[in-house]
Amino acid sequence: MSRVILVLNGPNLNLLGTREPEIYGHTSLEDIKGMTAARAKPHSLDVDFRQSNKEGELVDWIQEGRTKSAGIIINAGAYTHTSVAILDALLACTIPVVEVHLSNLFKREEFRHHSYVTKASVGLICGFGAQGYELAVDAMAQILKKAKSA
Ligand code: CA2
Repeated sequence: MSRVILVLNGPNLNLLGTREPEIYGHTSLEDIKGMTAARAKPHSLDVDFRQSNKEGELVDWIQEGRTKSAGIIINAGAYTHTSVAILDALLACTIPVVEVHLSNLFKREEFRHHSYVTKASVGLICGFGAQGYELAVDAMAQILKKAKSA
């Protein structure tokens, strides 16, 4: 079985740490990549960390992850609230999906309160900034451990 967690990041998340620190914090996406890899290591998991501004590319990567990864952690950015294509790709996966967001969606504008991704996810972590990715790795490790022993 694969020990790789695919961590996908959607549009504009490449800008992290450069603007809007009051909402998204000061940590760059490159820093978050390092944090997730470090958190995965003691669980004997590896991280394949990617970012794209293109919906179709994210769909392609989810399809690739279906067969090559143990699980998917996804922050789909603004596509969270709009993309039936990403939802359909995630629903086609039999591997677990954990949704993560830096900001607390429910404290923000009404249009951010709905997530298509949630419908395909085991659970959602939001509002803890960059630390949310570490929490998502821990959650994924637990899910995979449970599935192995079941
Ligand atoms: O809180 C999150 O993680 C979001 O997924 C971030 C998305 C937003 O559309 C979602 O509603 C919630 C936006 C990412 C944009 O990130 C930027 C970072 C720095 C500067 C500008 C944008």
